[in-house]
Amino acid sequence: MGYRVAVAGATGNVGREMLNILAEREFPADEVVALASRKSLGTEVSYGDKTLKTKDLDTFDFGGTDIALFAIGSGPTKEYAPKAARAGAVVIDNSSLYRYEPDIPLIVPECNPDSVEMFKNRNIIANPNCSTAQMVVALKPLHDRARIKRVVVSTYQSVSGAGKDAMDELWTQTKGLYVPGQEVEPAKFTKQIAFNVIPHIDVFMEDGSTKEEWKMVVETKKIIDPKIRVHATCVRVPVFVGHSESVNVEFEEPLDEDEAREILREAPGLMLVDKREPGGYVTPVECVGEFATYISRLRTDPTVENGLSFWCVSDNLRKGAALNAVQIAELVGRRCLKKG
Ligand code: 11C
Repeated sequence: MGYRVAVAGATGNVGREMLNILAEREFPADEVVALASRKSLGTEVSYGDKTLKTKDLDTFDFGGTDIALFAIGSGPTKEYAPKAARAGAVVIDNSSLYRYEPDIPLIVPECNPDSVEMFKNRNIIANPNCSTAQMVVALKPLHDRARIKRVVVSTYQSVSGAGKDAMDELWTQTKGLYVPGQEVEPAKFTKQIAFNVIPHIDVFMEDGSTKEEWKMVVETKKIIDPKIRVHATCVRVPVFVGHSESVNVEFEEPLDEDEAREILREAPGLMLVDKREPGGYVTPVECVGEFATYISRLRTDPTVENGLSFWCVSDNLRKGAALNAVQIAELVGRRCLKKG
């Protein structure tokens, strides 16, 4: 017997990818229910070669649901996730609502699978922010070998992280720049995103950092090791899908670039593409629809003791959100529910 799975937020960027990935990875589901808010009710979404009609999240009875994948943002999650968890579904939540609560596990299966058992506290598991997820997959195997002291990361984040309206804004604003009278003013973004970059994602914090930057600090500590110090600058770029990161790492112990290369080549979830020639690296358009996180431009940083730098690219809607959530579902199924 397989699982009964519900996907809440099935018409959004991440919800649609959750359905695609459940089908692509042949998740052992007997039934998959697509849930949406009342305004998207009846919208049809794809699940493999099937089409599902969305049902009303507000009235849905989660009784009998084994796993509920949530991609509806923190506000509605606060209302519906406890309801689903109380009804017995294991909630895997993509919002930031529960990530920082000490009794809720924040899981990247390649990094901290053993923490998943903690879901029993509240029947809820948190999925990390997309920019954190791809970075920690690369950091974890390096940390296991040489203990990371400090990370300095700059991100180049695609507009799909900000939702479908943000993608539309990039598209219409780019077209509008060529057509007099059809210019599109910034709405989802604070400034023009077409042919521009914006060093601001999420709200500002008191110390001058943004919440997106804060998330990378706090989530890396929770997932890998609280001793790791992280300094992040998060930037929005005019790319539709795929987040890129320039990552600089300082280790406690010596780790030469050849050994780091071997470690990353072997590590789960990663693909090393690093040819040191024109085009011998991965860019965001090449990672769209892929499961892997790609590492390129690995090199020694000679300005610090035990320093390395690399370039890291992944599909933010997949490893950064839907894929990681489905991997958590697979993990929880394998270890704790044992159906399918
Ligand atoms: C972005 N990283 O690219 C954000 C989207 O905390 O789950 C995901 C926000 C989050 O805008």
